[in-house]
Amino acid sequence: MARAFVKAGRRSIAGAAAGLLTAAAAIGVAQVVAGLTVPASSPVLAVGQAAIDLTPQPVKDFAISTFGANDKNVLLGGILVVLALFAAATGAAAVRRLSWGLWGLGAFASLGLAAAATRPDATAEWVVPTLAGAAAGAFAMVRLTRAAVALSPAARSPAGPPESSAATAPGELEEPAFTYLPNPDEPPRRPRRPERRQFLVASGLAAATAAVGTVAGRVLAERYNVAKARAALRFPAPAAPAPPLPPDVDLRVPGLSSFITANDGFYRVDTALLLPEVDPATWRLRIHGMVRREVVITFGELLKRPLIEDYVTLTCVSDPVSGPYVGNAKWLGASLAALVRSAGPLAGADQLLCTSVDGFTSGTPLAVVLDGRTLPAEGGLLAVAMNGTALPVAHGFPARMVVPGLYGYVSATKWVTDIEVTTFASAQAYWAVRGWAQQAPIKTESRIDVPGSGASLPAGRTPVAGVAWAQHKGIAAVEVRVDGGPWRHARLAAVPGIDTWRQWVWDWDAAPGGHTLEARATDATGYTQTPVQAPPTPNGASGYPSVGVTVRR
Ligand SMILES: Nc1nc2c(c(=O)[nH]1)N[C@H]1C(S)=C(S)[C@@H](COP(=O)(O)O)O[C@H]1N2
Ligand SMILES: [Mo]
Repeated sequence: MARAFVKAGRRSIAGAAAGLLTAAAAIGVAQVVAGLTVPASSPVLAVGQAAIDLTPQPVKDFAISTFGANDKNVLLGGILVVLALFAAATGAAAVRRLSWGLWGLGAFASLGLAAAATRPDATAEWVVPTLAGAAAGAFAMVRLTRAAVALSPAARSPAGPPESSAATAPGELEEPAFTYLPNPDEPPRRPRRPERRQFLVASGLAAATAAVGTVAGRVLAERYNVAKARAALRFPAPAAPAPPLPPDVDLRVPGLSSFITANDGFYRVDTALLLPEVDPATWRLRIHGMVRREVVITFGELLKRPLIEDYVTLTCVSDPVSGPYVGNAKWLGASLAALVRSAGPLAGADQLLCTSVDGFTSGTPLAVVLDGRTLPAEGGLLAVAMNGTALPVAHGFPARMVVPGLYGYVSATKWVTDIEVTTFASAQAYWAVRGWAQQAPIKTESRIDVPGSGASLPAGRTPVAGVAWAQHKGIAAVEVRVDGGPWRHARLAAVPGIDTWRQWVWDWDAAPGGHTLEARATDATGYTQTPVQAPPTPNGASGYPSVGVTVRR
């Protein structure tokens, strides 16, 4: 009995190792094939992407608030951990009965296939990497399982028949059919232990396949890089250049967010595990649906339209009060209103359902886009450049939407290729389906950047500074209070228009002790931001930003 357990334990460990190596080799092969065909069709990415789309909102909120910009790496890490556990269990099962292991492998491959085949942008070839990986996995599993079984004490026993099944607990340790039975005529081979070598060689091959496959897959996937096409782009001078920046848009308070957010410091929020690499040479935008005539334009045609340049602050609906998901850039793009008008929207339409190349959708109120107002960028841009360079790939290269005054999820589709003119009643966009509001204008908000939360400051005069935003309206005032005392007016920086955030600063005579600073903004319509605290779901966070500090004597 005890021997049986030891044997079972050893065999399980060898089996689990074989299972892990099997999975690693299968994934390595799948990665290479994905690299050779469609990188996004890798089963690991497809499962991750499906998990992102299927994750319940509370889990997603938790992940974003806990892991922030790292949430995608945490997700991929989690998937790999689950995969490893499953693979180890499958391998341990396979040394008992190979068919159990193959069923496990099949179950796993099915998951990959289902995920890859149901991606919104999937084509038939998306199943190929998973199938290739599964085939490699089956081969590796047979070889490794045999080698693992040969390692077990029963099989290595040089004399006599293998332990009779009477020595094992009932049903516990069936000898697999392919166990290498020792040949009684062979001399004992104890010292060289060829079974161990066989296992190590098979393991080494599997590990090498995994490593080479993963690296080669990555290198191959980079062939799809649009870096060259991006660097080669030249943009015509804007027909409507951005207004000149007043010199005092930046108050130059150390620690205060600069008026313009640099591209590489700009927050990034999207559902893409693998950034879409869209070649401007093949990019097309189709405008269709409730229109008089469908319009399809190429990137070259887009650049021939009169381009508008303007400053617009983007805000994510999932930005908590005092959060980081807001940034301001100078955008260059074609008028969205003019593009939509060129298709002739029909009466009754009220939504632009905008789809990206990877299947994400946003739903923008048609009225906001067509309400031209007086400023050229007011109705939104089909943007091609950000802060003077082509859009970074992470920010939607080669074209994205930017609509002032609407949270990103209802307006700012990156890698956009399709605009359907439709109604809110008949079509729901990505986040609306997942419980967020269908319409979501950006709430008037402020943020305290300086001093930082938990800061320790010397007593005396010190700046309290931050940014405030009410895109499409403009910021008219910001007030600050200390420990719930009277509100004091902050000094506002200049702004080039109403669609950007605005810096503010208030000079505080800080007395020793612990203090709480709060701020509130009033927009140009006279509305003052509400003290009522609301979480980001379903239509944006609200409440005063608050910072606790300690003032030293
Ligand atoms: N294709 C695509 N576009 C997208 C998203 C996305 O997930 N996929 N997220 C939207 C959201 S929620 C926001 S807040 C903005 C963020 O734009 P940024 O990453 O350039 O800051 O992009 C929007 N556009
Ligand atoms: Mo967002």
